Amino acid sequence: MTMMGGPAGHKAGFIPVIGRPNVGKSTLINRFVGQKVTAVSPKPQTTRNRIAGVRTTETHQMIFLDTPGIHHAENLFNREMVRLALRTLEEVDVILWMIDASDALSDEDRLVQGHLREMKTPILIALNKVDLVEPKQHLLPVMEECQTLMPSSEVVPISATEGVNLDRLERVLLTYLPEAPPFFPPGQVTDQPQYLLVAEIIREKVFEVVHQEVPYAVAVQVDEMQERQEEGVQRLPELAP
Ligand SMILES: Nc1nc2c(ncn2[C@@H]2O[C@H](COP(=O)(O)OP(=O)(O)OP(=O)(O)O)[C@@H](O)[C@H]2O)c(=O)[nH]1
Ligand SMILES: [Mg+2]
Repeated sequence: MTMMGGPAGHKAGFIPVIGRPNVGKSTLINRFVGQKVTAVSPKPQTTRNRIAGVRTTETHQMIFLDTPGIHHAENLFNREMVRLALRTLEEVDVILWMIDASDALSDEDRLVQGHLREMKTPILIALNKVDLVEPKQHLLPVMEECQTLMPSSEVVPISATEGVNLDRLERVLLTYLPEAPPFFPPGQVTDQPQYLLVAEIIREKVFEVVHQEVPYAVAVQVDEMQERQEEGVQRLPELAP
């Protein structure tokens, strides 16, 4: 039996991923998508635009919205970035809030909590970078602290880089999504046109190669793109599932 545009029981929805700079939002989204759609770097404030990363399976489609990290914004440009991150939270099914398990809860986390407190949307906390926490029992007080910060939210410890517990995170996220047909055709991994995807990958490489010299803001504009036929040339870097 089929519903309009999608199989019966199919779920789909939008999930903004928020948190302080450098917590691993873009890493997690690339991992879920299975392909690089948004730049990752050890420098805080890497993400500048709202980019959607689409994960499509047989049973559901999750549209993750990457956002600039929420932080204390002193200048106009940064204030605009924070506003962009917060605007994404309107009218979504669930908000995924990432907190760094390897670093004490910061003022920036409390700032995020201040913004979230007023929201009616369900919030799920992903406690990221658990691979850096040793011994593992040190995780417990951090989880409790998160729980105190957001009593009604479930807390899921994960590692985005190591792929730890992401299946559980996906299952919990799924419980919040409504039944709906897919929004994007299978194979479409982002809402960005290809030249912006290319610009994003070049931006990440600039961070990697000249991390000492480059100031925080790196903008890349693609003026010209040529399709080449050789095997592998057009392929975007794939990540392990
Ligand atoms: N050890 C470890 N490092 C991680 C993990 N997740 C992300 N990182 C690293 O943390 C750094 C920041 O990751 P990003 O994904 O760029 O973080 P972000 O939250 O998107 O940062 P902004 O866009 O600046 O807000 C990168 O060097 C990642 O490799 C994790 O689970 N474990
Ligand atoms: Mg980012």
